[in-house]
Amino acid sequence: MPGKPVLHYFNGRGRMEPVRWLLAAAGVEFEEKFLKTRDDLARLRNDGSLMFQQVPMVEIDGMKLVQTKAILNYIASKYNLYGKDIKERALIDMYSEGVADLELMVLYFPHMPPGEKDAALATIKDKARNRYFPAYEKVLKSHEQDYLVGNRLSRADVSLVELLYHVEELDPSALANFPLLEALRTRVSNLPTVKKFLQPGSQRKPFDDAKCVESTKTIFS
Ligand SMILES: N[C@@H](CCC(=O)N[C@@H](CS)C(=O)NCC(=O)O)C(=O)O
Repeated sequence: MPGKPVLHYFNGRGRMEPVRWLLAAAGVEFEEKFLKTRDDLARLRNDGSLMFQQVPMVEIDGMKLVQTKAILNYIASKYNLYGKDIKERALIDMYSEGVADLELMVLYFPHMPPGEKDAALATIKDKARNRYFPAYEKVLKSHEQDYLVGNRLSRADVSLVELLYHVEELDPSALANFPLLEALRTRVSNLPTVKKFLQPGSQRKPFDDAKCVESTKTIFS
């Protein structure tokens, strides 16, 4: 039996958090090896583990996968979170990419220079409330189903729900006018695997704090 996937990244959300969410939603246990120093990153680079010298990297099924999207696509395919045909897959990709665009802004937010934070926060709030959330609310309204695509859980739902939680941390009333998004979040959060991940003590990471931001500077600069 293959071992658990091993996630190589720093001990923070960054680009790995969507991978953690997806594995957790799929009910897959995983291990994490945290980079703490520049030497930790150099070791992975020097032993040829990082195709583009970058993390995230996930050891899974005998592969060392890099590129976040490739990692997510593999997990989604393996655990049937990627639709039943190419049309569903196209929608799942489209919805997931929209989420990723906003999620990247949110995940980078704590790492931004203090002087740029106010403007970044205003952009996040505006894009969440006026561009992305209305678009997903409209999808859910259009078919009145429980999930975004094909009436069953896909990676698009998982990443959207992750995004909803993260945006709300920055903008507590962001979801006020989006009842179907709120209902989706409740539904997904009540799935046993996700419920477990949302409990304190899980491998879900908190908002990257000042210590985490400093540590990434040490590792990557
Ligand atoms: N397209 C890549 C980008 C990965 C990336 O930028 N990783 C950063 C850490 S979050 C990194 O390794 N930076 C060091 C470098 O680029 O040399 C992905 O999505 O995985």
